[in-house]
Amino acid sequence: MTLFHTTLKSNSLLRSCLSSKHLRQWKFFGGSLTINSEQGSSTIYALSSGQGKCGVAVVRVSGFEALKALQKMTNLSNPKSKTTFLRKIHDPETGEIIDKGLCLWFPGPKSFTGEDTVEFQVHGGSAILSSLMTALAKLGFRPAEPGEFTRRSFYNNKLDLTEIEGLADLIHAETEQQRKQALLQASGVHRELYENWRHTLMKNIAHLEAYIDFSEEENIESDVLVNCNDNLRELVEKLENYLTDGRRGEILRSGVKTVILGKPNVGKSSLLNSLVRRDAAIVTSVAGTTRDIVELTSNISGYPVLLADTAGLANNSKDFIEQEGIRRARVYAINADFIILVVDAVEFVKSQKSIVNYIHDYMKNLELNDLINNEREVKNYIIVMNKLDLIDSKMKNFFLKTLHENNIIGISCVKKEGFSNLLDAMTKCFVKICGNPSRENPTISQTRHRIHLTNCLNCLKNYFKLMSNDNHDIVIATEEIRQAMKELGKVTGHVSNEQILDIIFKDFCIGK
Ligand SMILES: Nc1nc2c(ncn2[C@@H]2O[C@H](COP(=O)(O)OP(=O)(O)O)[C@@H](O)[C@H]2O)c(=O)[nH]1
Ligand SMILES: [Mg+2]
Repeated sequence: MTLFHTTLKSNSLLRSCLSSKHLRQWKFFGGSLTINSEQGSSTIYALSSGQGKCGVAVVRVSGFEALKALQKMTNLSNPKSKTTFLRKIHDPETGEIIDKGLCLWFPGPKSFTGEDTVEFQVHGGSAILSSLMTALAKLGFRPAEPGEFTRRSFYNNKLDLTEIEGLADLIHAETEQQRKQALLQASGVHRELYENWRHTLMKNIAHLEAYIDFSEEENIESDVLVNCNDNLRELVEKLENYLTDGRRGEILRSGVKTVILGKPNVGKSSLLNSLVRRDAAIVTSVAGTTRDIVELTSNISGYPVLLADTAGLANNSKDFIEQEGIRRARVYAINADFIILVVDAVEFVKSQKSIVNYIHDYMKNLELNDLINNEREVKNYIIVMNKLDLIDSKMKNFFLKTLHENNIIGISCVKKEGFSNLLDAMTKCFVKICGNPSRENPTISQTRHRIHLTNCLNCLKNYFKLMSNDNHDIVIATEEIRQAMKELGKVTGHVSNEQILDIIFKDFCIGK
C-alpha cells in the first residue's frame, strides 16, 4: 500500500482516498451526510403496525441492547435466532404481566435494520401498547423517530435508496401493477442494475488511473485504454436505451393521466360516471354543463388512472366561462398520457358521412390533430362512439361491424353497453403506456432517478467529447467518468472511493 502511494503520479485518487479513509461519506439528493459512531448507538422502539384498536399490533425494537427486552420482559435468556416464542410479556421492574403474545428474535446483521431486533406481536389495544412502550422505556430505550428503522437499514447497507423508495411505494401502492413495480424495486432489482453500472464505471476509472500513472513504465497492458473506451461506449448505449422508455414506470407510479374529450353533449360526463360507477360529474341535456375539470382516480385492470372529465370543445362558444373551461381542457390534454375521444352516434348518422370522414372532420374541427400527433410525442388515444341505444335496432349489427373495423368502441352510457370492450381497449393502451413491470426489464419509477441517470449519461458523453480532442488531457477527461459514477451513486445513495483502490490492487497487482 505504502509503495503504491509513493509511486502514484496523479494524486487525485490518493487525495480522495485519504479524505475518505477515516470518514465514510454517503451522498444523496445532492447533499452529503456523514455517519459517525454516535449513530445507531441507542436502542429504539415503535409501533410498526397501524394505529387504533386491532386484533394484533406489532412493536419493533432495534439496537445493540434489543435482546435485553426479551431477557428482562419474557425471561428468554438465550433465544434461538429467527424464532418465534409465545410468552407472557411483563414489566421489567414490577414484573406485572402486560399481555401474552408472540416474540420474535432477529440478531444483527440478518435483520431489517442490520441491528439486533426484537418484535412483539401483542393484542392491539391502547392500554396494552401504552404499558409495553413504558416497559421498553424503563430499559433505557427511546421511541424511534419517523423512518428511523429504515434509516438504520440504509446506514447498515441493508437497503439502498432505491429499495427504500420501493418500500415506500409498496406501502402506498393502490393497484396491482403499482404493487408489482414497487415490489421489484424494493427487492433490489434497481439496486442491482445501478450497482452493476456503477461497478463498471469504478472498474474503468481504476484502469484509467492505472493507465495514467503507469503506462510509461510499461508494466501495464497496452490495450487498457481501448478496452475502457469500449466498455464505456457500451454503457452509454445501455443508458440511452434505458432512458428512452416513454416514462413507463413513472406513469405507472403516479397514475395514467387520462382525459375525456369531445364536443358538448356527446356523453363525456356520463362516461366518466360510468367508469367510476358513481354520479361524480353533473349530467344534463344542456350543452356546456361541464366547465371545470372533474378529476377522479380509478383502478382499471390493476392500472392506476387519473380520469378527467372536461368541458365540451365547442369552437363557437360565446360564453366566457365555457371558453375558459375549453382552454383548461386543452391545457390538461397537452399534459395527459391518454385521451378518450367521445363522439355521438346520432350526430354521426345525421352527418351521412363515412365513419372515416366523420372522424377526420370531427378531429379537425376540434383542432385535435396537433395535440395528438406533434413533434414531441404521439399520444395514445381511443375513439368511443356513445349513445348506441339510439341507433335503429335493424342497423345496429352493421353499425357495430363498421365501428369494429375502424377500431372505434361503441357504447351506451344509458344502457351500460359496450363497457367490457371499452375496458379491454383501455387496458391494452395502459399496458403500452406503463409496460408490464418485470425483473428482466426494470423501468425508471422516479423522476429523481431519471435526473441523475441523465446527468450520468451526459458526463460519459463529455468524456468521449474531451477524448476526441487531439490535445486531450486524459486526467481531466477521466474526471467526467468519476462524476458519472457519483451521479449513479446519488441514485443508490452512496459513493466510496476506497472501492476503486481495491480494484486497482486486485486487477493489476501493482507494487507486489
Ligand atoms: N340516449 C342516451 N343518452 C345519453 C347517453 N349518454 C349520455 N346521454 C345524454 O346526453 C346528454 C349529455 O350527456 P353528458 O354526459 O352531460 O354529456 P357531455 O356534455 O359530453 O358531458 C344527457 O342528457 C345524457 O343523459 C347514452 O348513452 N344514451
Ligand atoms: Mg359534461
